[in-house]
Amino acid sequence: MITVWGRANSTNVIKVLWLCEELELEFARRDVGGPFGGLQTPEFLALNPNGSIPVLEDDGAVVWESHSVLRFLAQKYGADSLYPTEPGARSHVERWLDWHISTLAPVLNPVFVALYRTAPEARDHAALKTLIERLIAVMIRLDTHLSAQPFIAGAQFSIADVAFGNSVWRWFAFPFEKPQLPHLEKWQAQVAERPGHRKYVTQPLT
Ligand SMILES: N[C@@H](CCC(=O)N[C@@H](CS)C(=O)NCC(=O)O)C(=O)O
Repeated sequence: MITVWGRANSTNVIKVLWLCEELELEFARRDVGGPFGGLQTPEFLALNPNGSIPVLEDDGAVVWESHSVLRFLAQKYGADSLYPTEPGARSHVERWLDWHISTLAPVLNPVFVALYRTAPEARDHAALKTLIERLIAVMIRLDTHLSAQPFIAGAQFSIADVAFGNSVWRWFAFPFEKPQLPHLEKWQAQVAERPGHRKYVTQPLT
């Protein structure tokens, strides 16, 4: 039995839910985090000492860190194309999973928090402007990358695309002026056709 711990509007939980749909896995989901709380209980901290979501439980295995969960599920249940075993092809998936965590999330998440989790009167507009400029520079880099190939890690849809789905969705939903990023738009239009994207990613930002 698979259990996914985490509220369904968390960007990191959404990755896991979408992959479960890709893999046609049955699972139970436990609402914790955000308004549901529950991340600092002894029960939850025993699963993930970081007190963060998502956490996956599967037949005695406990996995946290969203991209580790993606790798685990893809290795256990996935088709080779979602997480290639050939080292060269796999390295493309790995570097973009890492790039998301190291480069994109640190510039995208603060913009999201400033716009959706901070009262307008409490916003630091100068800081937000700088954050948006940094985010735009990173998104332009991603768009340039996608000018050469249809998917994040190459010619095939993979768990790297799953990792980026909600971040790119948020980017296009953000209410500020953005540069045209045609390759990223094309990528989003392609992945948005997938049932897991429709079911879990396509939701208003809250
Ligand atoms: N790098 C971690 C980040 C985990 C994280 O920060 N999760 C957020 C939700 S997206 C969280 O636990 N927030 C606290 C809450 O929801 O109350 C991962 O990718 O899983």
